Amino acid sequence: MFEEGQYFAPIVTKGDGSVSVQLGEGHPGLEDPEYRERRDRIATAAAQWRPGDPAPLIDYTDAEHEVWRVVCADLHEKHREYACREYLDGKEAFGLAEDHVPQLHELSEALAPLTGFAYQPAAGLVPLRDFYGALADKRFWATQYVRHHSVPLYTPEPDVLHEVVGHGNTLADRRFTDLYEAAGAAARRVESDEALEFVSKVFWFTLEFGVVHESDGLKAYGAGILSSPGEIEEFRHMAIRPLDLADMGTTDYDITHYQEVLFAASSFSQIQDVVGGFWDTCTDDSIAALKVAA
Ligand code: NLE
Ligand code: FE2
Repeated sequence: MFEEGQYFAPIVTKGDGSVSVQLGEGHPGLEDPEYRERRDRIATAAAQWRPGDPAPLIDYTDAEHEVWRVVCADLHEKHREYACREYLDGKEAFGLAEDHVPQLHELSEALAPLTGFAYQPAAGLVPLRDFYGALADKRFWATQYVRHHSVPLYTPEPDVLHEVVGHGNTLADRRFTDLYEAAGAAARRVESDEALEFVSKVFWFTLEFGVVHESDGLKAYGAGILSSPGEIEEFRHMAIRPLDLADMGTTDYDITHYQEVLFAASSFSQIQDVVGGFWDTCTDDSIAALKVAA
């Protein structure tokens, strides 16, 4: 996903409707003209997309397909070892190709009978309220570019691998999509920016970076861990706190490296009860009360 407050490269829309992606200092693709041209082309296609259209077809290059293969091959065994059961069920149902970058529009067609979710292309920053609000309509804003080939194991930027391998496998399972939809409804219900920020932090520490205890150890269910072959090997060594709404909603995080603080649920049903229940019912007032308690 691509949301406010997270790492994102700003975009500039030119007079002819084309988009230029402003990669920042230190970005691995900054000195790679070919990569920058790809980023601009893919962002331009998203900027020209209109609601109701299928996501644009991207002519992925051999080099981009190769990055997809490298990451999927690396994650293949790691998911078996470190991903939670519900994610593995979604992955099996979704049946994602591991040998080429899939097109978002095909994935939306595959998700339709499973959960009804569909992808829509993001050129760049999607404001928080739009990003989450769309989830209430089973719409998931997603980027389509591929991370730079020099950093296959981890990128702070949400790329198509994150959107599809991380989120897509969860968008294929109703136990997850109920949570996404509840987060979307919460984002539409709350009025203040403070309450929206709290909702988004709970999202960050759960659907993006959540972990859950299973009988054979701690497993990941957050898309940000599940799309990173590097971070997925490290999350068990981070500071693991118990699932706590007030703590999650008020803890700051740094998006540019592996998450050092993670919140562990005792079971998937605790996530459904506590986090899903929170998003189902939260209001500006109930969130203000949680912040006082934090
Ligand atoms: N760090 C993740 C990855 O490398 O796939 C992306 C996280 C986006 C929030
Ligand atoms: Fe994400």
